[in-house]
Order: sequence, then structure tokens, then C-alpha cells
Amino acid sequence: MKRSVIAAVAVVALVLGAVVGVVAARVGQGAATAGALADVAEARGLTGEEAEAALKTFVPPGEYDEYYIFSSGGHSGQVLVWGVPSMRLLKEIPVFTPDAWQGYGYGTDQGLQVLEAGSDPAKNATPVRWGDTHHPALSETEGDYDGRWLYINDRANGRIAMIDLQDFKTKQIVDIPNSSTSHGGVFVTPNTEYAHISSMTPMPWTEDGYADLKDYEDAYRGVSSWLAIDQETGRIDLERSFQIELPPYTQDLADAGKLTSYGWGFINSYNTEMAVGGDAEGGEPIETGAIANDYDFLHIINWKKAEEVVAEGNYVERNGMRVIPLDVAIEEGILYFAPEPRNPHGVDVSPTGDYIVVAGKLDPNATVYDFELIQRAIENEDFQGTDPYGVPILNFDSVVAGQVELGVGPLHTQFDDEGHAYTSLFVDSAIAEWTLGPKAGVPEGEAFKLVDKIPVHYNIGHLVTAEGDTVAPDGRYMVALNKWSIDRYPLVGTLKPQNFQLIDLESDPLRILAEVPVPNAEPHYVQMIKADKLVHRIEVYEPGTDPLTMTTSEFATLSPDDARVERHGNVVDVYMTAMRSHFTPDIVRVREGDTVNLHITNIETTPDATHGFAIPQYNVEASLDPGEVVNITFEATKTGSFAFYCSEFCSALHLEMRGWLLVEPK
Ligand code: CUK
Ligand code: CUA
Repeated sequence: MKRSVIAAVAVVALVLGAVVGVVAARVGQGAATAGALADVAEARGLTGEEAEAALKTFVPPGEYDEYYIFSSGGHSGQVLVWGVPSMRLLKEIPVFTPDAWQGYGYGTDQGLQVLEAGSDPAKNATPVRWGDTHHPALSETEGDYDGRWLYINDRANGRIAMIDLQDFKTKQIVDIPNSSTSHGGVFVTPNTEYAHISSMTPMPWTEDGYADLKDYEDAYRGVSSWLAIDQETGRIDLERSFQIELPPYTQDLADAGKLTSYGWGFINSYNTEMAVGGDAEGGEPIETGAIANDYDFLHIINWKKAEEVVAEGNYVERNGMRVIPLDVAIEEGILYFAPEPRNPHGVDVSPTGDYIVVAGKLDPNATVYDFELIQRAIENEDFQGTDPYGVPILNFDSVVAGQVELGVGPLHTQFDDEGHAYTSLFVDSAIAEWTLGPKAGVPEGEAFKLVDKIPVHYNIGHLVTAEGDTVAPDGRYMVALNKWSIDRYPLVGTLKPQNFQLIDLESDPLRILAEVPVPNAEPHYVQMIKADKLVHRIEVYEPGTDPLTMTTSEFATLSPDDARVERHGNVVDVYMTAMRSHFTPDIVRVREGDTVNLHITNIETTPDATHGFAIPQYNVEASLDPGEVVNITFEATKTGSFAFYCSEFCSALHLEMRGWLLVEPK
């Protein structure tokens, strides 16, 4: 066995050993002595540091974690919820991809409605039933997480979803008009006025949606979308939303201005060369074409101004969206560029909003822009020229406060509460800790300096610190999200898990406390929120709730006495209840060709008294949480006798919780 494997096993064992002492101490039956703990550590072959790390991250059974991580799931299309410091996986929230366990997308109207409404037939070749989640954005009030909603994008298909943090369910998917993909251009504005999402790969803005790549520069466009949020429900309201047309660069990551820079947004770009590939047609690959320039453009957007311009009616309509054309954005002072060194990836605004940190994949530096300098340069028209589309480019030297050489492949930056920034280094497989400037409280002489560097395993993408992208980071913990995990875990086949590593931000030098495999997804951006901020969580639904609307369902059946079957022509409505351990009615008789509407209410009020509802051969699988109503609609096309059943082991007589769907031939 490799040493790393031994260590991983040993940490778990030590934790089990240590808990004996801790629990004993709690009930007053004695305490683990330092000597006893040392014996365990020695028996496990753990170093003192490893044993200490285990104690720092151990959360006893029945106790809760202090922080939650909301993690993108990459091309699983889902969101993962983790506890910190235990690094336990708490939940997988289905978002863009159906999930049978939670009955999402397998027959229930509510799930199908979300997925269907989220796949625009005018945009997609076929209904899209997966996504590639990259950037979550927790809702904010005054720049701080408020625990209401979570937004997350689909990088593949240019969509965004809203998850309600009352019940951790996906309530809405919006297929963004005029946008075919979206990478990391997701954030909420400081009071969740808007969820922003920008396109990644530009698309043809032509009548029929087609333009040959030789017409790329004229016909293709990027877009910055400002999606208005309903403050009651968290839903996106496209009617109040607007977009800003952008040149056909590859718009990448983005972040909201806050405090000092409130009212502004920042988007990275690369491929300002506008390379389109063609390596098999005598051209060069995108990979080389897109890295020719020394600088790409940081997009600086005045969204408050954009709001006014839209209110004045200075926009065009395009596919149902109000769009500020590029020339209007330039003329009205909505859009400026600042040069940013080669092929940047992350752009992250510091907690006070003063500094905008850009990390260039092909540049060893973090480049720090100062918002005040940006404002001054705009006022003084301190431009070094315009881009081919007429967008003014601010003078690089006038807007940059400092550059810090960090290492190879800097990607993303997070912050703590002491003026430090932490940047992931993909190629170096490390995290660099460095200082911001005086506006973050760092003394002049110590500003913009590399402080520490901690190796991670291996090839880190994103990283997160506790509330590290808010106006008030907590410090405390940092998690490295690593792409590779060679040798870290026992061999489980040729596709290896991803790897999260928990780092203690309170130790000096920085130290890794724990690591966990991520076996079901490839996370990109994640956010870490203090658990006690999730104040809107509910434990059970009010009886008869439709989770999609969070109101009482018109189809609720609150007592088995009200269960019934109503036939109108060849439409059959079945009002059914589920409780331990029976469905009422448990025999449903329909005829071939009928349209069947099942309205099932779980009338339990006990937390966690969940039932399932599965119909074989009809591809139906629902999950009914206590109080929940689900609607299931299908055509009775297949005749026969189908034994529906509760798919959740709910009670001693769970196996008896079943019934018959009889579809009689015509
Ligand atoms: S991204 Cu994947 S490592 Cu989509 Cu924010 Cu950088
Ligand atoms: Cu209800 Cu099993």
C-alpha cells in the first residue's frame, strides 16, 4: 500500500478512536487523555500533524458542520452540497440532468416542466436533458450571502437555473436567448437585483442563426445578460431583464462590483484574436490562433447606467429580449475595456470592491486593477485606443495598481478577512497566498507580495475560502478543487475521482487538513457559506404543497377520504394519497388510449417520511416528501397490469405499499 493510502485510512481510524474519548467526556464518564490519543496516533502510524488534522475536521455523529459548500458538478449537470470541515457529501441537487432518486424528470409534471421550460425548442436541436454546471452564485443582500437562492449556469447550452434554498430544489431553468454557451460569467449583483450570465462562445446574430465562420467578425456576437430577479420568489423575470451586445471575443469569467465598485460588473475575455480554428482546412488550431496577442480585454460594464438606458427605451428587441446594441453601449459609456495579460481565466473582485484581480493562464502574474484608477481613466478619457468595434481601451498603466508574480498557470482567486488573496496555480499544482494593497488594509511596504505557497494534488482548478467572494470573508477554511488524483485513492477503474483538499487558513504555514474524492462530478466553481445563514430552510412542507410554486396545490388531497377517480371522456384524474403504508386508491383502472393524470399527495407530516411512486414499464418514478403533491401525466398506450409501488423504504410494511394500474384494452 502506498503511504498516502495508509494515511487516508489511518485518519479515519483515528477519528473513530478519538470519538470514544470525546463522547465519554461529554457524558461525564471520563476523557481521552493526551497519552491515550498519542497511543492511538502511534498505533495508526500517524504523525502528530496528521492526528491533529483529524481532530480538527472530525464532526461527531449527530453534530453538524459549520459551513456548507455549494459545488458545481460539471457535466453531471447537478449541484453537490458538502459539509465543512467534515467534508461529508450531504446532498446532490438535480438541476439540468434528471435524477431518479429525487423523482426529477421521470414522470412528475413539476420536474418535467422545469426541464422542458428550460430547453427552448427554437434554440435546441432536441430537448436538452443534461448540463455542464460551472459557476454557482448564492443570492446576496448588501454583498453578503443571505441563504435564499442559488443560481447556476449550464456551460454547454447557455442556460441558468434557480435553486430555492428553502427545500434545495430546482425551481426554474432559463434558456438564455441570443446565447448558445456560457462559461463562468455568472454572478449575482450585491442585492440580487440581477443574476448575470455572459456567453462564452459567440454565436451568429443573424436572422436564421447561421453564418459561415469566414463571416465571424461581422456576424458573430457575444452577450452579457442581466436577468432580473423577483425578490419574492427568486425567479428570473425575462421581461424585466436586458442584454448588452458584445464583440465576438470569448467572454469568460465574471464578477460583480461591490461596495466601492457597486453598480459595475467585470468580465474577462480571451481569443480577442477571433481565431475560429480550421486545422483540417489549412488553417491553424484555435489553441494557437487564440494566444497570439499579448493582451486580451477585461470588460468593464456599468450596469446601473445600462438599466437607465433600457428604461429610456434605447434598446432593440431580439428574440424577446431587450438588447443594448454595441454602439449604444459605447456611446452611453456602458462598456470599457482594460488590457489584461494573455488569456486570462479568473476575474475576482476583492471584498471592499476596490481591487479587481485577474489571473492569466499564460502569464505568471496576478494583475490587480484599482477601481478608483479605472474611474479616473474613464473620466479623463485616458485611452490607449479602441478595439476593432470601437470600444475604448483604458491605458493599462493607468489602471493597474500592482502585479504579483505567483507561479505557472494562475486561474482563480479568493480572499480572506485580513487582506490576503489566494490564487490557484493549475500548472504548478499549488495555491499562492499573497497580499492585496492599502485599500484592503495592507501596509504600503507589504502590499502586493507573495506570502506562502502550498502544494496540492494535483492540478487545481478553482479554490474557495469561507465566504471568500463576499464583502465579509471569514478566513478559517479553504478548499482546493483538484482535477487529477493519481495515487490519492485506491484504484477504482480507469476514470479516477476528482479530489477536494481542505486547507487550514489559520495555520502558518498553510496546511492540508483533509481530502475527499469526488466520485460523481467534476466541480468547477464552488461557494462556502456559513450554515447558520441558511435560515430559510424548511423541514417539511405545509400539507398539500406544490414544491414548484411553494403554494397549496389545486390537486392536493389531504385525506384518504377525499381520494377519488374522476373521468371526463378519456381523461382520467386520480386523486391519490400516500401514507405509511398504503396508497389510496391502490387500484387504478383506465382504458387503453386514456390520458391519465395522477395527483398524489403525501399526507405525512413527520419529517423524512418520504414515499416513492414508481410505475414499471411507464418510466415513472416520483419522490414524495411529506406534505408534497406531485402530478404525473401519461398516455395509457400500453395495455396490461402494472404493479406500481413505493420506491422508498418507508416503513415495516413498505413492501406492502403497492397497488395496480390496470390498462384495459379498447
Ligand atoms: S472554470 Cu473550471 S477550473 Cu468553468 Cu470557473 Cu476555472
Ligand atoms: Cu412508502 Cu415505502
